[in-house]
Formats: sequence, structure tokens, C-alpha cells
Amino acid sequence: MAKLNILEFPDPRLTTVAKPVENFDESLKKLVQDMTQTMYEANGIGLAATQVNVHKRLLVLDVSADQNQPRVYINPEITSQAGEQTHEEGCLSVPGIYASVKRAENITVKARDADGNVFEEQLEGLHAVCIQHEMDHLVGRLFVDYLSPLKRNMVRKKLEKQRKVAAKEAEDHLVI
Ligand code: GNR
Ligand code: NI
Repeated sequence: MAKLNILEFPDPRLTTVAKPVENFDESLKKLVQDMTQTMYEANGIGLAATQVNVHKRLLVLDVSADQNQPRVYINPEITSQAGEQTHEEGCLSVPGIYASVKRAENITVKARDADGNVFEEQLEGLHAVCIQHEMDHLVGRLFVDYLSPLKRNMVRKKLEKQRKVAAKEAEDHLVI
């Protein structure tokens, strides 16, 4: 297993539209394992392939309290949706930033598992939020795209500053 690098906003690769998975082979299973490990190590509840610079339609998530129920959705489609919910969202590709986003409350998702078998599920609450957030990544969309351009620019500046501080700290450690 390997921990993968997570792309961060405003990296243009995060805007790539992913292509359907066609081969349900061993390399796909390895990617699912690596993405799951990467998600857990980053303390995320979900991860889309786009975030690790793989532009295929798959995502992993684990919304269980004990973080012991990993799930994979390959070539996911939302076949029905209803209602509305607003949830405070964060994103591993936009670290340290949180904003409320309005999404569907109930969704039906059709997808394949790592063996290529089709399944369908009805989801609500955080599980539904997370799937919608991850499926946005697969079409190159981030939760900050729902904010006003002004707020999105503030997010960009805050991340730039965070990175500068982190780089400076790394430099200080080297000097000492
Ligand atoms: O870890 C994550 N938490 C989260 C919280 C609210 C709504 C969505 C998410 S997904 C996010 C991980 C991530 O960036 N997935 O793409
Ligand atoms: Ni995200």
C-alpha cells in the first residue's frame, strides 16, 4: 500500500473531468487500496481519484464513526435525488477551509464495486453529502466553486499564506 499525494486548490489538475473505469483489474484494486489508505492517513471521510491526480470515475469514503467501514464507488451515477440539506463542508484539497453547501438530502446512487458488480443504494445525511462532494471532484468541481468569486479569492489567498508560513517554518527548522 502507498500513500498518495493530494492535489490542492488552485491546482488546475483538480478541474479535470474523469473518464469511466473500463478495466476492473488488479491495478484498479491497488488504486482503491492506496486511495483508502491515503484517505485514512489524511483523516478524511472521502477521497475522489481526481484528488490524487488519477482521472478515472472512482471514489472511496468512510462516514462510519469508527472509521472502519471503507466503501468504494466506481462509475457512480445519481439516479434520483430529493430534498435539501445544508452541511458545513471541508476538503482535503482545500485544507483548513470550511463552508456551508446546500445539497440534496436523499439520493439513489448506482455504481460498481472493485469487481465490476453493479449495486444501487439509497443514501441520506452525511453519506449523501459526501458522495455528492466526491462526485463533484470527478467533474472537476470543488465546494469552493459554490462560493462567490470574492470569497473564493479569499480562500486562495489564505491557502497561499498557509503555504508560505509552512515553508518558512521548514526553513527555520533547517537553520536550527
Ligand atoms: O474529509 C472530508 N470531510 C468532509 C466534510 C463535509 C463534507 C464533505 C467532506 S469530504 C472531505 C474529504 C474530501 O476532500 N473529499 O473529497
Ligand atoms: Ni474534497
